Amino acid sequence: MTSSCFDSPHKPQWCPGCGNYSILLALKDALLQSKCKPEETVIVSGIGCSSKMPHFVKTYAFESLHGRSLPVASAIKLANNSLRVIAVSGDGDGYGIGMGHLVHAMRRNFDINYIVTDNQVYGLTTGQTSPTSPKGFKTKSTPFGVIEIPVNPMALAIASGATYAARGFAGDIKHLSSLIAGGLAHKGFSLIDVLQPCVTFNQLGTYQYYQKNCYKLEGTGHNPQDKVAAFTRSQEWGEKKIPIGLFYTEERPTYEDEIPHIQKKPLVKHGISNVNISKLLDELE
Ligand SMILES: Cc1ncc(C[n+]2csc(CCOP(=O)(O)OP(=O)(O)O)c2C)c(N)n1
Ligand SMILES: [Mg+2]
Repeated sequence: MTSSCFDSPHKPQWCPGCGNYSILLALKDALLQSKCKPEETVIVSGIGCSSKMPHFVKTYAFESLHGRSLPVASAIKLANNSLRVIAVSGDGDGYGIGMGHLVHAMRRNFDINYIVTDNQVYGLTTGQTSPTSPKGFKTKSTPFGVIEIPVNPMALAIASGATYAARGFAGDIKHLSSLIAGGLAHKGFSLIDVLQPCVTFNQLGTYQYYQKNCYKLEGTGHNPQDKVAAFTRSQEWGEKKIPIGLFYTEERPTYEDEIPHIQKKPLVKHGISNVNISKLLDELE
């Protein structure tokens, strides 16, 4: 079997050179490595260039609203906890409009794998500032440069209770797919933030910039079970100082584990599908 068994009939139309192509390859490779079955997997997204991802993978799919991939993914997990649920968002989707959902999903520890394709910009809407745009970055919406400091996804994940926090780079597909596969093997919420060059709207976070400045945590002696060390690494950024790899992981019961009714079988198998809700719908009209 090869990762092409996850090919859908649709072909992406991202800009030539977009980091999303590598992220898509890494995701399919991780699905293959993790022996995921298309019929037992669902990929949910929000809105953005990156949120087109579910169209191109042969699994169940749900392209939701901007910033709402996680509420939909959480609901799917609660309705059928036998499914493997993956969510994909852009940095605007996940760390901007969807930020509140992210913090709560992390502290609840749903067994969801969340991939954020972090190009530091709103790509689909043609290049406005996003929550991860670096200070000083000139964009359409900040022609004199961004004046705030960016969101730090790894620090946020560690502080909010994510049980798997990793950062990958779209220019290193093998390493990225191993991080995604690690998230799939992990029981609990995994955030995989992916440094993703946007070749059209981001002239700072380029392939060359990340190639020059990223280093891998593996082989440095970093212990991903050490929360304080993970937080310290999350503060690093800059020349030759951008860590990629697994920052932090811990074992903790998932939100679903705490719900007695779904321990023996998923909610969808409880035989309540024939309940007539027309009266309730009438009341809501
Ligand atoms: C409620 C709502 N607000 C705003 C938009 C417009 N909008 C669509 S995508 C997007 C941002 C996309 O940026 P990001 O999430 O970083 O994804 P990218 O395109 O960079 O992959 C915005 C603001 C929308 N579709 N819905
Ligand atoms: Mg973006």
